[in-house]
Amino acid sequence: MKLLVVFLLVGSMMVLSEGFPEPEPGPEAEPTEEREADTESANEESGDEDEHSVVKRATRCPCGWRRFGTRCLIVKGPLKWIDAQRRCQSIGGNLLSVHNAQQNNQALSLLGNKRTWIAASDAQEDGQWLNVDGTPFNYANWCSGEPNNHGGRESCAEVNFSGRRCWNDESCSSRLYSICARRVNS
Ligand SMILES: [Ca+2]
Ligand SMILES: [Ca+2]
Repeated sequence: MKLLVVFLLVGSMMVLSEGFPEPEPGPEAEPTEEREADTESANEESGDEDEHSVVKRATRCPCGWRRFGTRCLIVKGPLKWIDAQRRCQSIGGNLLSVHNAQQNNQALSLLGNKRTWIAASDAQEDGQWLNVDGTPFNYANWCSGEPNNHGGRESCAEVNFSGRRCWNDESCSSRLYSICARRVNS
């Protein structure tokens, strides 16, 4: 019996001296967060919105925003263009950049008859339009005769101008409604 006890003691000491077995992977190694598929019309839009869109951890927009594809849109009250952009940034977005007719129509569906700022500006150089969110300026729906840079000082783009609901370049200090956009769940 004593022999058995000694054997067990020696055996357990050997185990201890060999160190502990390799630890199991920590709980952080295996993210178990459920990733919902972004099924609803996520691929409607063309490839101009590829950056970051692979991260689709959920499919919801914040309260008050309307979802169109991978973007959430919200309309805000009248401000100068620069203040409108700052407000959009303060709520996690930018002024809406419009890249095709479908996106233009989506925006118009929210606007009623409100004249509304979007992301486009040629403030750096007249006639050289850029989107303030950094996306390419690759679509426009200018009204006939626009952009006319009226008075030599129109550097910001509005949608929903005139009864034809087309685009106009306007003085950036005019106080128009604005439409902000952000990524779904970004
Ligand atoms: Ca201009
Ligand atoms: Ca104009």
